[in-house]
Amino acid sequence: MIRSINTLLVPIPTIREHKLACTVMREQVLVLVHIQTEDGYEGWGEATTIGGLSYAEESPHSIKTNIDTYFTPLLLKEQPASTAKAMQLLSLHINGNRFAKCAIETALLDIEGKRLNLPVSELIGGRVRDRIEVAWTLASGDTATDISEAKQMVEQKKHRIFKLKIGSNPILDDVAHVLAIKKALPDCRITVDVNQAWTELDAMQGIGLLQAGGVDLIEQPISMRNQAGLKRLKERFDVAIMADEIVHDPQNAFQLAANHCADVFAVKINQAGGLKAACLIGQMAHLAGIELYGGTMLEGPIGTAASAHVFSTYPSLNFDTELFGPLLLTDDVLAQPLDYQTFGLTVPTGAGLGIEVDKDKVYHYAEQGGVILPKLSESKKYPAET
Ligand code: MUC
Ligand code: MG
Repeated sequence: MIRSINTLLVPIPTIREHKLACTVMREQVLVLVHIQTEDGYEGWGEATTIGGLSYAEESPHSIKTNIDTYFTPLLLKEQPASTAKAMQLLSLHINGNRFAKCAIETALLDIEGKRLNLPVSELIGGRVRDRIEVAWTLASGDTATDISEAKQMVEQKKHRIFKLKIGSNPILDDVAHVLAIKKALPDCRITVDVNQAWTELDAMQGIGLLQAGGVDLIEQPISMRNQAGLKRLKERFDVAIMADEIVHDPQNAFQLAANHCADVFAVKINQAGGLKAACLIGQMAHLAGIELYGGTMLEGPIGTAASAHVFSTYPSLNFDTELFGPLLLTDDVLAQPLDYQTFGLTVPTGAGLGIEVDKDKVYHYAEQGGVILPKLSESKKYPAET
């Protein structure tokens, strides 16, 4: 039985400004969900957005409000007996709100894994890999800063795949920026994410130049509303075209896969509406011959661990992942940070998500964000901590 569901807004500053075509981030607001059961289990989930409402149609505040107002009363009243039943209940009664659904499912799977003494990856299909390679996103807004940041990452064996955020400058300036970085890092995989900023005509010019310069992957060059245009670009160019914002839920991923609108899908657990939905998208893409890339909504460590469990189950992950979210933050909310080493991340092996949340840290940042909530340990419904 579910005893309580608490949500917290936890803002953590980023290590530098992170510039995308749609926003500039100076902090990331983690929406943390903490669920406790009557028999003493607790689970954590997380949802994040990028720049409030600039990236998608949910914001940290809408996620928290909708969970508190609609999800929690429904789950407490109906007391679904399993995560699968809880998600079925939510899909019957709550439209949309995929990010909120993802946070709830993550916390429930964390509990289910702890109860069964199994990692979440084993509950959602079974892992086929224990380590995943992690790309880093260069988005300082300055070419020289990006090059020195990347060189440092390579030297420290942290990352050797780099994604560049472009789309906010004139096309030729952006192309010059990318090609300067490609030239400075000839042995690294260089990809670009336009975050929908180009028109289809812009894209024809930009992708042509980037392809000629040896760029390896072009992510969401045009509006997510222009599905036919994405397919035209995919067919026109040899360089791999990746669908990101346009990949929503399994239903829409099915249409995209059936129509072969992209060479690669970036899958994000929040965008998908949860972990099992993200697994389903991965399986569908694989069956349709579309390559997979493990995407991030710049989640903190809880959402990143959940994503790693999902991507560990993918039959193939040829374009690797970008699960670097926790490394972009100035602080962690785990007792033991995730294990990033030699260009990759080890998928946690413990029960549930396989992580331990540092509640003091969570409350420290939640309070700095002006959120007044009872401390979990003081909450009336919280069982005495041992
Ligand atoms: C996106 O569009 O891929 C991923 C990395 C990053 O810097 O932003 C995200 C969102
Ligand atoms: Mg993207």
